[in-house]
Amino acid sequence: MITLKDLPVEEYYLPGNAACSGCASALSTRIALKILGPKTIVVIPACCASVIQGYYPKSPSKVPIMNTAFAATAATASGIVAGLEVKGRKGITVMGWAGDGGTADIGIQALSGAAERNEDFIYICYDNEAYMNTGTQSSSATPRGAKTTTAVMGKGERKKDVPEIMIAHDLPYVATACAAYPLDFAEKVSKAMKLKGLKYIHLLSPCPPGWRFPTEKMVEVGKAAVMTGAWILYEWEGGKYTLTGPSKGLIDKAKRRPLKEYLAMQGRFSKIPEAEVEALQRDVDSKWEAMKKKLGA
Ligand SMILES: Cc1ncc(C[n+]2csc(CCOP(=O)(O)OP(=O)(O)O)c2C)c(N)n1
Ligand code: SF4
Ligand SMILES: [Mg+2]
Repeated sequence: MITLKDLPVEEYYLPGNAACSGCASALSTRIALKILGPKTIVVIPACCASVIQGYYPKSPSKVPIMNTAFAATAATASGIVAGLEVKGRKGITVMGWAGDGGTADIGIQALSGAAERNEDFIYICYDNEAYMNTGTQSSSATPRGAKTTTAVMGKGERKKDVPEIMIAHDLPYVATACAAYPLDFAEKVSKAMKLKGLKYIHLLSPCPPGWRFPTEKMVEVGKAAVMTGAWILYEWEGGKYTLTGPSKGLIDKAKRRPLKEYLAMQGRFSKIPEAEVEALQRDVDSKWEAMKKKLGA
């Protein structure tokens, strides 16, 4: 198990970058690169992360980054892996780092193709649950009830379950994570790094301006997502699901905090009708019932 002391002191993603204060994506990139180290090539499509590291001629990244088109993360990563193989370059990890829009929506075709071919790279979707870089439009990963600039009364549709879609591709490794639990995330990145083939990690990334909460509350909001059961931390490997971190203790509904506590922390759920809060709570409960069956619990 990775502890704080195990995290390398060396930084590969420097401060003073263009991220908003309290940005979960920037913090998590820093953690992922600490684990992956200098022999890493990152692929980033159009998204907040491309802005954070892309202010030419400077960059916070000490490792090479290939900025690519919005839809093309998995295709570009596949090409880099093939190029490294042709050149006989070994021991280099390729990591795709894409937003939810670039993963659940426009990038899903390239990702599904790369998954079918079981390409040898790590794909991390940092999920801030909307198109933040362009002004908080809804994506298919935006949860039901959240207000965005394209759903001013709150989104009507449910969140697309991308980790389950990736599990259906029978990959070597699929996991969920949350930026508020960096060591749990680090553990998963470390595990993914040692496996061959396509490894997929779906990272919930609270976003202060997009979710409308104060910047210093990022970790608190992320923890509330997990402790209310709205976001389940798990791994899937060899057909088997395993809960990780605090989610291990939340199978029993009585142990989970009420969802309304999580919703109340965020302006995107403001003035949400009571009946809708109850419907969202039922969504969470049924997701846990489904998880119980998957766990055989
Ligand atoms: C083909 C194409 N359509 C639209 C855009 C404009 N665009 C750039 S970033 C972005 C939103 C990205 O959302 P997401 O992937 O969730 O990342 P986030 O900005 O939330 O970090 C959009 C729509 C683009 N660059 N290319
Ligand atoms: S809008 Fe959100 S995801 Fe984008 S840089 Fe700011 S905090 Fe990070
Ligand atoms: Mg997004």
